[in-house]
Amino acid sequence: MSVIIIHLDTSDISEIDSLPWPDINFNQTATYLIFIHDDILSIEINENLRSLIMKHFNSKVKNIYIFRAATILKEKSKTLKLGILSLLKEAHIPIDSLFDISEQFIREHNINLSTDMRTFVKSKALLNEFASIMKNLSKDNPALELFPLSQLKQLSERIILSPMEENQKKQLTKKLHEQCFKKAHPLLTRLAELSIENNNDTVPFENAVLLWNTTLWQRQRKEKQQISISILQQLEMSKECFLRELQERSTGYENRNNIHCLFDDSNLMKQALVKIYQNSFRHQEYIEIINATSSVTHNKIFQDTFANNSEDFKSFYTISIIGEQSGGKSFAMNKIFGTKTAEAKFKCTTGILASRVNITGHKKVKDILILDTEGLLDRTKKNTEAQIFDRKIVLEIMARSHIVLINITRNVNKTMQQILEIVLYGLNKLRITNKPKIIFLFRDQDPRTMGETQQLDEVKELFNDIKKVCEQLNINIEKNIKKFDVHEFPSPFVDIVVDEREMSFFNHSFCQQALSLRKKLIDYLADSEPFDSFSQWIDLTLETWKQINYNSNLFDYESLIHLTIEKALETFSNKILTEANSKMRQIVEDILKSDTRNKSDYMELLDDIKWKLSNFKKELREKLLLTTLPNEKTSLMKQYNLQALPETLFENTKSRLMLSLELFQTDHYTAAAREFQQDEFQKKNWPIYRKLCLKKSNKYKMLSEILINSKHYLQMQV
Ligand SMILES: Nc1nc2c(ncn2[C@@H]2O[C@H](COP(=O)(O)OP(=O)(O)OP(=O)(O)O)[C@@H](O)[C@H]2O)c(=O)[nH]1
Ligand SMILES: [Mg+2]
Repeated sequence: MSVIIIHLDTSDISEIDSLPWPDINFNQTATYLIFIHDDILSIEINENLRSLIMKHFNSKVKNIYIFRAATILKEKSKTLKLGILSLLKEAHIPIDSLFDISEQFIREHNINLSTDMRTFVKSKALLNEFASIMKNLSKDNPALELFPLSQLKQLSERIILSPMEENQKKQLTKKLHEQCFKKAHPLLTRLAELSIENNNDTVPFENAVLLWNTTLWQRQRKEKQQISISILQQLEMSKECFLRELQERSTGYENRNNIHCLFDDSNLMKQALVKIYQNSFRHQEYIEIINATSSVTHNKIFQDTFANNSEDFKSFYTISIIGEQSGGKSFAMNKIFGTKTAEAKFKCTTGILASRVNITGHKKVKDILILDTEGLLDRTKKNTEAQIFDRKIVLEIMARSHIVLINITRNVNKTMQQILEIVLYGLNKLRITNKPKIIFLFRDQDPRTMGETQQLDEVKELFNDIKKVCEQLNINIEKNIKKFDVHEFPSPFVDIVVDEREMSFFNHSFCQQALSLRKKLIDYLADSEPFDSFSQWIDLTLETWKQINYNSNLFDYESLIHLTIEKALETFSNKILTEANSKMRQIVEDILKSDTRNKSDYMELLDDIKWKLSNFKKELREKLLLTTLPNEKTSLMKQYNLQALPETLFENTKSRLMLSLELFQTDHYTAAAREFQQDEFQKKNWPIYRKLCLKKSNKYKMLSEILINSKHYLQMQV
């Protein structure tokens, strides 16, 4: 049985009817869990929302469950947990795994974690797009004609589907592999051949891009129409696009009988790739080790290229650079180390690119691997998507480098602090013990103020703040950060007016700073332990990337302060609930112990218990809502020096408290009722037992009476 999880957020609730419900093909046998991500009380869900949602479901779908997402996913309360667990039991899912939903678990149990209602529906549209692209392959999308496998893979990774449709997607992909692409596009084949013959692949790649663009241009002229290739696709037609396609072709595919097959030219493509990777490292060119659009990695091809091979370089160090988009990261690394990654005014580097740099003239440091990364804070991506991506990339870099350079164009901002906090939390959770040195590169500094302590003070303050938050969560930042330092750069360009014409020159003082940083970095590396072999390093690096992608939930928090407050609120509510629980127990015990117990009718006593419990709950509820909770909120804001408290955290605590009080009341009442029933049972049976002892002749009759009564008792219990 499959479980399909649908997420609805606030905007969905207010316009629930306008969602594209008719577009969903409901899977009748699936269990649907609908998580409401919203500040809404359970009562409201039951009273309004449930019926609003249910009316859209096909009446044949039987298993639909609606929950408040935050309460369920973060709830520690046993009762709630048991509720959802028993539900999942019905769906044949091992229960203890729910709160630790891992990639493997999701796959094994067919859980579809569609991100929200719109994505869920959009995914179906994407599937149709996927199918139609395959039907009209290469007709109106030139990029698809040249890079069919990698383009389709990218598209298919964006599609999140229910298990049934997932199967359909798999079938489509297999069909595609079998029928359409036995042979690669001639240009790709020629490029592979040239790369094998050639010892420097820059030229063939440049020619390939040129040739392809010319073909497109000619075709456009011939057909006298706009080619539907977006500027983005043209820009993306870089060396990486070709290499991704070569990777897909060399890996092969799974056919409809689940047998692994190779393309006719898989071998050629693999040979070309091996040669290209080897050449790239020989000529300080980069290779893309992580393609940011996909969590799928190609370990095997790197192993084939480097393991047990003279090209596998031993004893090397890693320096990485991260920072905001278009902040001059690639530019700086190219100038400092002579790497050759592309620089541009617009968003340029994607994923993680590695270049091997040979250092001559140093006794110990001979090889450095430079990792250039895709810029952070991408404004073209959706907020949360960009946020998660930034944290993933930084975590990967922190886990695998000796030195991490953080490029700063203006000043160290709050966002960078939040990224570092969450990354430290992630490193801790994934038990990664790498300990890089961090150097902040301050760019475009005014030469008159350079060398003053202002920037260093700024960074010290940042780490003090991070340390404070981390300590609250028992995270020791010294475990993952060795030291930190700053290095300042003036602008690399000087504008000079010559004969009334403005000319731009390369700034000498920038070069001096670049050289001094290079020396500083190499000296620092000489004091560290190098990595043993590139093939081992790349294997572990790709493995870490997989781990990070499997554990994306680590990045659900915007910053650590959210996590700290969540913990503080949990301790606070636990205290209140423990007190409330013992008070309710007291109320029941007082009535049970009282003299009236044996004299009064137990129904009356039960009513009394019900009334007293309900009164207590009502008073506590009011007190919580009017004073205790608002006071706690103010005190937390004061303690953590916050302008506002994350509203959802607070609302979650509120509803958790209310729900638990409700459950306590029911539990205590039921326990009391059970005790009375036991009393009644004994009252009825005691005389029978007495009689039995006196009159042996009636023994059998009496025994059967006891049995009948016991049966009644058991029924009452049920
Ligand atoms: N003002 C100024 N511009 C610079 C500096 N360094 C590089 N640039 C220019 O800034 C632009 C972006 O440079 P890149 O090196 O591509 O920036 P990046 O950070 O690698 O960009 P992404 O890879 O897209 O994140 C280029 O046009 C560079 O010429 C600098 O120190 N100051
Ligand atoms: Mg760049």
